[in-house]
Amino acid sequence: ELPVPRYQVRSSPSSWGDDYKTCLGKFQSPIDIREKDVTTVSFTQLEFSNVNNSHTAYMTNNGHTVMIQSFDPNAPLISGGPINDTYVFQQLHFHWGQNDNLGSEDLINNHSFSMELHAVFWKKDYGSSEAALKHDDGLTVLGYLYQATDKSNPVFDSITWQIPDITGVGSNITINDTSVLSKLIAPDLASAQNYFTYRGSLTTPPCLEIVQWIDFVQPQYISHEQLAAFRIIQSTDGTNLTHNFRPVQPLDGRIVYRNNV
Ligand code: GRE
Ligand code: ZN
Repeated sequence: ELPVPRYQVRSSPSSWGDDYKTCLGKFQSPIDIREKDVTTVSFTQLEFSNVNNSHTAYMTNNGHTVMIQSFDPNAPLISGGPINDTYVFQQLHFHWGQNDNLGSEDLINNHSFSMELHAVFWKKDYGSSEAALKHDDGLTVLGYLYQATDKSNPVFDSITWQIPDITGVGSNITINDTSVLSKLIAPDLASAQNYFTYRGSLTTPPCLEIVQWIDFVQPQYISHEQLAAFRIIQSTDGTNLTHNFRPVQPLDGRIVYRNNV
């Protein structure tokens, strides 16, 4: 299990550094990606495998986000692009805001999107997700930005109607759509090679600086109503989890790359 984030007043992102010195480090996420400052590079093809198999997926309220997991031995895998090895899917989760004008963690040209999906993968050579946390190339996270619109996204049909069943912290359900993982992790292969990539961290304590971020340029969409469903879950302090994004962190000289497509 990865460490869990905290958003209560007593532990807002600005005080995470009191307990977790790594949160004050120089390779923190999220960041503002300024397109005029990115360096274009030709990476090899980013490859997905086991994505289109059917996967039984479970959805949990862990008190900090809505998390979707699969315990399938044939978990989705990624390789290629900016990563040299094979990484194994562990979980995906969402970050959102108090209203539709904010909620994403990474920004593009200082623009916030309404939601961000993080699909977390650990390096297979390290044997387990726990062991991978001890290595600076332990994780790769795919980031998808979502813009709120009037149109509902069918991908969320199997998700949002069941969020009322997981409002309590620790509750979980089985998702009644075995292709939900593939639809969320690889929504559109046509634009899967169009991404920004940079070295960063978990966006929650302990903010470990072990992540190769791959942020897709093409935003996805979600309706206002679908997004509102996420804001009803309870957080660990008993209040509604209305927002759970970390503000942007200094780039501190890091280079953000864009794949040349
Ligand atoms: C998070 O808690 O938000 C998180 C992880 C792992 C990787 C990235 C990330 O748990 O943002
Ligand atoms: Zn996240």
